[in-house]
Amino acid sequence: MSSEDQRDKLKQHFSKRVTSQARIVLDNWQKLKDSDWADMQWLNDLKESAEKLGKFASRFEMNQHLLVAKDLTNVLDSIQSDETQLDDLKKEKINKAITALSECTQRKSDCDASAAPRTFLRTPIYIAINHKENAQRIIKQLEFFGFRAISFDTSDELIKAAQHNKPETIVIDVDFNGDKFAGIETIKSIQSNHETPIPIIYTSEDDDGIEIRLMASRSGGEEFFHKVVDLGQLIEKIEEYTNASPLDPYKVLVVDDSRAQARYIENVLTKAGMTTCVITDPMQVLIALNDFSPEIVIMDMYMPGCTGMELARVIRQQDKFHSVPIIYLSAEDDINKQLHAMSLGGDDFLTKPINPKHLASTIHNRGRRARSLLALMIRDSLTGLYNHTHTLYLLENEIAKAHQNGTKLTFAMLDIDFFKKINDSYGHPIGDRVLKSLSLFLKQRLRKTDHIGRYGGEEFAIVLPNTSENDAKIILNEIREKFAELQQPAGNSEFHVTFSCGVASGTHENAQLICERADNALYDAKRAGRNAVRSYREPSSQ
Ligand code: GH3
Ligand code: MG
Repeated sequence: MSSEDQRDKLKQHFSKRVTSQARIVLDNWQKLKDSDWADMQWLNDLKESAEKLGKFASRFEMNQHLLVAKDLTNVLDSIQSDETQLDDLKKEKINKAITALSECTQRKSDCDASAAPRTFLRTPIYIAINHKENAQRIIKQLEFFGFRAISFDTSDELIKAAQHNKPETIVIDVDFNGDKFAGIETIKSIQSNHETPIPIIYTSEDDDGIEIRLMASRSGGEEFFHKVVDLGQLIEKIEEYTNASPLDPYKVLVVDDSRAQARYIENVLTKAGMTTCVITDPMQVLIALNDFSPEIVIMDMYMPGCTGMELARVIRQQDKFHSVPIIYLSAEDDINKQLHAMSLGGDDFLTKPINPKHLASTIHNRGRRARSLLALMIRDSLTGLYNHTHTLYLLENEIAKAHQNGTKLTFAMLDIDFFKKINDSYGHPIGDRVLKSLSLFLKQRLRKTDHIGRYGGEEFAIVLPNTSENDAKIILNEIREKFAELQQPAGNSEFHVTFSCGVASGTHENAQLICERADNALYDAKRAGRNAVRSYREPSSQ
């Protein structure tokens, strides 16, 4: 690697620090705004984070960020502790700087290992609970999982806020801020202002009868918790609602020797929100399959050099593409020929000229079905993480990629400390809840490009592409510390859980060797007293 390349790489590496600091600034600004510019603590935090951003940006020569940080620090410096000084003009200046910052910080790829959890500007969750201490407890717990929650004291404030900024969900007491049904009435009024209902989680001190439950359900109530809110369950539900929204786009490979036809299909599918890769030379299909990893393949039946059926056979000969749906596209309307084509490994047949709506919906249905079948094969049912076999497959894949591209790769193994005791003391269902909470925690805090698997009972494995051993240790240590702070609810009491972790990196080794090394490192961490992250090279402390 030339020294210039090396310098570029270093710069790229350090720029991550600047962008993650920028996200902290954006988050603090959001919190200040949520407090209606009234909470001086957030103002202070914003100021401190902007100063730090300035320092990093100047050190790593990121001029755009530096300019914004200077602007922000200047306005914030001019505001002393007296909050009346935060007039509209200053707010406008702050907002302007924030807009500029958010523009130069937008995530181009999701490769930023050191980024804060993906919370930035996520729509908030509103908490309307009479018992203020409980509301704060819920907020704190939600923040651990990367959600932004805001508590309200009165129905009027809640209604106003929901109109201004539609929340992801509302957690509300049925009798919030009034008599028996006051909370439900408030929700009815909020829902009437929105076209699509907000999912509501109701809480109640008593085990209310069918009448209240019906009212709650009719007003958009998805859940009804009575007595103590089980925080674990609550977070699981919220995660469900928030995940329910955008799906990752389906990835479709289009193989057609006619450029015009291929472009037409590409256009229709892109408009329908899918990601496409087009090849017009059928001989490139294997390369495209490996590079693009499509979830569906659409191919023309007759192409120069080979037919779609022959190509499908070659694709099917490889285990890893065995279940990718293949859809033929052709002017062929002879049913016998179509059936023959399908018997050779195709899944569906679309006849040209094809109606765009029909094309998009066929691909969509195929994609959904392929994903759910694949999930059964590769995911663990309790946590939704990848299972053991698939994690190893992903590790092998990433080793090959890292080797080819000259990038770093780290593999980590995590094991919950004294998990048996947790099961023995609180019961198996609570143990399961701990497993789910760790899996959720990892998903929230790692990058989309990392692969998280459940390796065995209470053991997890993570493949971190483009990550050095040292960076992985920093990230995992941060996760370890935060996870240990998390309160694990068990009925009326709470407990804390820690994990130990071993990391190993390398791109010349095979998957098995890296696993063994990470496992060795994990047992070093266990022997050294648990609640620690160790890397393979570190000598055992004993
Ligand atoms: P260490 O700190 O040394 O890792 O101790 P530990 O207690 O965590 O480890 P040990 O291997 O002694 O016990 C693991 C326990 O995990 C035993 C098993 O019953 C429990 N377990 C495994 N899979 C599950 C599961 O899916 N759900 C629950 N609740 N428990 C599980
Ligand atoms: Mg254990």
